[in-house]
Amino acid sequence: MIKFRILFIAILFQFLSQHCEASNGYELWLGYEKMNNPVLQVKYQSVFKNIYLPQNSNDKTISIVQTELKLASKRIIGTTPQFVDNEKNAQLIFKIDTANKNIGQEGFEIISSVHAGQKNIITLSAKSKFGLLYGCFELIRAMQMQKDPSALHITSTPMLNIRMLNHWDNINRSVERGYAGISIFNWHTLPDYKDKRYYDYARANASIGINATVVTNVNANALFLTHEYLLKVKSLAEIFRPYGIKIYLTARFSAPIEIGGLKTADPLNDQVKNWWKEKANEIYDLIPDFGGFLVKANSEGQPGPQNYNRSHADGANMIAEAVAPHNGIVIWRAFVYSNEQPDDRAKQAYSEFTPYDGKFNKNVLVQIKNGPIDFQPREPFHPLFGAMPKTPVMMEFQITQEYLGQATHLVYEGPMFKEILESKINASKTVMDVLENKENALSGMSGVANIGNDVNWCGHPFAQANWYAYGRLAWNLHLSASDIANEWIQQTWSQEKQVVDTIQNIMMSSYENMVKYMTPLGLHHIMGNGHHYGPMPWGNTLSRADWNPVYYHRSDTLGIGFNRSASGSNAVAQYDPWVQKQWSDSNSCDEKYLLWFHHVSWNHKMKSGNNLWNELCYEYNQGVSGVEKMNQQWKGLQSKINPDDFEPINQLLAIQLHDAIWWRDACLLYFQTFSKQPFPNNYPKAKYNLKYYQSLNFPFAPGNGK
Ligand code: BDP
Repeated sequence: MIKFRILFIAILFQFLSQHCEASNGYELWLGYEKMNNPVLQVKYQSVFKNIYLPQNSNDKTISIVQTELKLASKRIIGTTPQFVDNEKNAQLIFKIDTANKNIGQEGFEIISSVHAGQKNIITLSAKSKFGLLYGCFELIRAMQMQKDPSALHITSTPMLNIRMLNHWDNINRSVERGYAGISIFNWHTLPDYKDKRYYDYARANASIGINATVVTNVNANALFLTHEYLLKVKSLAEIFRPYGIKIYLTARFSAPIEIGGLKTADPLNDQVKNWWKEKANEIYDLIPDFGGFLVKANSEGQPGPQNYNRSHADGANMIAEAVAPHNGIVIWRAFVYSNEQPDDRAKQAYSEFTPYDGKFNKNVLVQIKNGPIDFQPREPFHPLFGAMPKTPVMMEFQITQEYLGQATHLVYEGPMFKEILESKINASKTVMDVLENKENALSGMSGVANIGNDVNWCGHPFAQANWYAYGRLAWNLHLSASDIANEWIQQTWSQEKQVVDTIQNIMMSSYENMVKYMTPLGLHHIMGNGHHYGPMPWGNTLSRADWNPVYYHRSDTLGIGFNRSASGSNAVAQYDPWVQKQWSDSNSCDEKYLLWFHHVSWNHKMKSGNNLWNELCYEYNQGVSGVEKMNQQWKGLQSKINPDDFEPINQLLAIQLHDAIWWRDACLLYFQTFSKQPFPNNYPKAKYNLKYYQSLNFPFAPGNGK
């Protein structure tokens, strides 16, 4: 009997050791798994034997570097390094070198050299302590990516200065468009309770180079600017500072009225100007490195300068003047549209902002969403990129998957970010070039965070990859989506080739699959009203025309699509003529944007030879097949992944497949009422009729509350 037991335990042990260890996801990509390459392990052990750090025992950033090196060494290569006070005795040397011409202020250089006695020495130099911190994480990443320490030569400087997360978090901890629990920022227990999570959040951000965070919703609450709340913000700022992260707040334009007791918030009124100046002084007294304000004004009902017949420039400059003496900045959002204007919503930001190019103060950046509507599965790049050459502009991506299946669907956003960044705004420049803004110190990218207090931070275990990819790209716009996926997988899941390749494959196909089962061929904004989950192309009940799906797809018996060509809204004219040429003719337009720019007949001939209706059916079905494949690929990893990690994703992928079929069937049954054409031969038959899909209702869908 005992023998059997021992045998059983031995088999169980063997079985468990074949799986990666279970993780609840809290450690993100920083779990630092043991290295499984004995040769490299020995090499790294010798490098991590004696480490020299700049001698300033009180500096918090240097002590973070030290803690990180200890942890990585212990977990990855199983040794504990000595920290020595003479660089001559060290094999790993961190040093500040302000004269290093190869790097910028936040950059670092890692150089490996072989010294007498065949000793491998690694020198990591930076101009600032934050450069050392970023370099430290890069070195640890190199270990996990199994790079040979004797061949390391990495020179790296971030391409953008402001690499920012935007939290749409409210004072009551609800998160607008958040799908991973409630806000991590607990305003009730701040400033005194310093949750460990704040430190872990800062550490994760630093590991990917994020250096700025806006902790409050763009639909702003003026209470955050009261002294009581500023003390809470100060407490967070102190935690984030050693990690190189500056804190920003959203500014409610009407705050002078709401909390200042003034009768107006008119940006040209002296009392108002003075109120903002005093508020800025108060903030900087508490938080000397406060980053500045992010402002959503005159958009979706938010107050702004236009309430007083003033311009965006008047509003932005007034606040910019208040923070300028403290080196603060104002980030003014270009996401504006108003129902009163009968014109195409896609055109409004461009029309409102281009007249003010060159009229903003020097410390103002205009933040532009990636596309002209609103974080749709696929949009062409926003026409404002390149259209305001005298104004520093910033990219706004949405990491949280408001329109992308939320935290239920596995969608890796790397390819989407890259598609936009690499888009050409004219014959010679890309969106990336515009962002990089070499002539000006102000450049940046912001990502609407997908972070909440779920144990694994992001809801879907794969949504962490979107936070990771966003940060890595904000640092280096040239990284490829597949390389970033590869890094993330190796740090999060496994280093075993079959696992890495399969997961990478799933991730890399996921974006295109999602576009196909939701909004193929340039369709957009046809998701459920309000909560934006699931299909509702028939939606037509909201008070504003441009909140309703029918506004966007414009299906009728003649065809489908929004005519934004010269014969329609002519939104295409907002692009450079070089770009216009590619999109303005429905016969030559890139088909991924066809229905974005054109209303075409159901019989329109596509490049494949199909008519549009059949092509639409084909695309939707391809999206479904893609998700079927993702399911199969994941199931193929069952023996390699710990059941506790395997099963949740298995279940989520099953929901994703169900939803992809739902999207396909609901949309096509609805569009068929206009096309009046049969489904192609052998096409899968919908399980339910259109009425059924139209009856579905989701009053408690997440992320929609205030
Ligand atoms: C939309 C969201 C809304 C945000 C708005 C914004 O649905 O909740 O407030 O964007 O960016 O995507 O201001």
